[in-house]
Amino acid sequence: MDKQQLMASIRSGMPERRWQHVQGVIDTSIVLAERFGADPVKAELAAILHDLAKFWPVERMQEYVREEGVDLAVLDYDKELWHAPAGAWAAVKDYGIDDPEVLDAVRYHTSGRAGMTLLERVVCLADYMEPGREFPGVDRIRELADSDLDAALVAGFDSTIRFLLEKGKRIYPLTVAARNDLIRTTT
Ligand code: DGI
Ligand code: FE
Ligand code: FE
Ligand code: FE
Repeated sequence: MDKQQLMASIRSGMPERRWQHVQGVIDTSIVLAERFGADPVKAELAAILHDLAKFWPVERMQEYVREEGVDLAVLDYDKELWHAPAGAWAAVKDYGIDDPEVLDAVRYHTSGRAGMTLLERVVCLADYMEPGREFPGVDRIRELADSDLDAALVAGFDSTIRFLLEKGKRIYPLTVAARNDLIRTTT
């Protein structure tokens, strides 16, 4: 399957509005990769794939998370988290993607984790700040991203954690670990 076929297949599995978000993440991932020295080809591929499972029925997401078996604990947290590991496994199983760096960038694009690779940070940040995103604090994230990848990503995780606290939701430990780790490495 070439890139155009992959994009057409993923596009067909989501509403048009979400595909516009994916296109924003693709463009922003390439810009950030070039700015911070990640591989833009891998960044683009991870961005194409990142939300492929976003509109799956929850049962299918759970099935893919279980089948891959990397981290079953995620199923104890918000179902919004599941499309990331489910998408990583679908990339392998349904699309034959075998680049572990690209797969991890998909797998951790929502939660983050301690020790995020440059590629993981680029895709995760692009997901927060692509041009179509609008939420309180997004302009500050974009400003920080001009010069400081990690500080921008911390601001992104902070906004997510704040949102989860306000909603009274559980916080997945990898997100806390990701934030703490990025602060430790920036100070
Ligand atoms: O798929 P997208 O909408 O593009 O964005 P995403 O993959 O970053 O998903 C973010 C959603 O996940 C957001 O609505 C918050 C929700 N979420 C729920 N629990 C957690 C969480 N996000 C993180 N990072 N950590 C959590 O514990
Ligand atoms: Fe996502
Ligand atoms: Fe995200
Ligand atoms: Fe996304």
